[in-house]
Amino acid sequence: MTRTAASHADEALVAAMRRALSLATHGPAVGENPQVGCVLLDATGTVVAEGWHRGAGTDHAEVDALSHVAGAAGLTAVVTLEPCNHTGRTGPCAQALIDAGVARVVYALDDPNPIAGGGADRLRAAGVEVIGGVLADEAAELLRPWLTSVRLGRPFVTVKWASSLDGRAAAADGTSQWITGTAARQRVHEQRAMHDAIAVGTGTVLADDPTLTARGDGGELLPHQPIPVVFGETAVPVDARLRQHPAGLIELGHRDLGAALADLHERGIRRLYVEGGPTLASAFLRAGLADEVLVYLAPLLIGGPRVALDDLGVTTMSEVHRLSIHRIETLGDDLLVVARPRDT
Ligand code: AOF
Ligand code: ZN
Repeated sequence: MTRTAASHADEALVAAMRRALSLATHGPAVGENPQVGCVLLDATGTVVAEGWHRGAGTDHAEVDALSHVAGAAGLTAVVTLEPCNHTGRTGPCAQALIDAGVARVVYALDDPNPIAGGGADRLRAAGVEVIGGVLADEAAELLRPWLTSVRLGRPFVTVKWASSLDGRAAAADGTSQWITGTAARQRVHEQRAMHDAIAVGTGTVLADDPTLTARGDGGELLPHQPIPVVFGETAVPVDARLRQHPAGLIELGHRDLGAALADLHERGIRRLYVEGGPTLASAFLRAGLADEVLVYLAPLLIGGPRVALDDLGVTTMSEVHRLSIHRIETLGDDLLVVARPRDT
């Protein structure tokens, strides 16, 4: 192939991978399995089939794409994750691609799951050309929560709070409704629906009696309801609204957050949204267990004692928690700041 023809071929593969990444997002962001997309290309680089994974127990993206063609002899499969090599809830995708006669597999990220990995080797051993690492950074960004949960054996933790510009989460009398406007509050509901569970401390349950449901614009329940997890020694009152939550309720007395997260991971929880209040948020941050920090900042000044976080174990500047700003968005009159720990 001439140099120009090769770079055209590369461009077609990158474009196909972008499409596969976009298809991946049609799948659920919650649950135990990653979001994966796949497109099948013919020899001219034309997309002949598309597929994506719809969650644990359903066809993987490659099998979904293959189900839309009569035969795949000579085709290229472009998939966002290395095809799996194991029989879990479904069969191995590497073998399905081999059996269908696929000539080439292009993927973005190696599968870090020790049970499922090794698909690239199996494909190569069967004579299939394999290219890995195409748009790997984009795929890693999409799968960041899942990759974190596989690597660390605990849920990916998002810590969220809303505060005034001067970092206050309530007025001196404890009132906090509403610091942010409707656009920011709507975003919080969307965020809830992208997590498996929502964590709050018993202090928040007793003070606010929250419902912790994920609701749409009109107050209707969104299709996915994350399960509420209450941290603390005090039992949730029998008449608390949380007891009516459609997804049930988990009460955790753990003082050790690491053990609590391992327990939640055991129950299949891969993404945890830590919503309140200052004590619980600070505990996760102090323990280095926050993978993403979402701060909703309202253009208010409140002053006084009700700060958004309490003790982070910082007594001097050399101990401060340094984050990097990943993204900033304007939501109505408010700002959403998305920050991440420096080392991840
Ligand atoms: C793929 N394509 O679309 C997905 C993959 O329990 P199972 O059988 O659904 O297997 C889940 C594991 O398979 C999951 O942890 C991950 O390693 C891989 N997911 N692999 O080839 C897909 N969703
Ligand atoms: Zn698979």
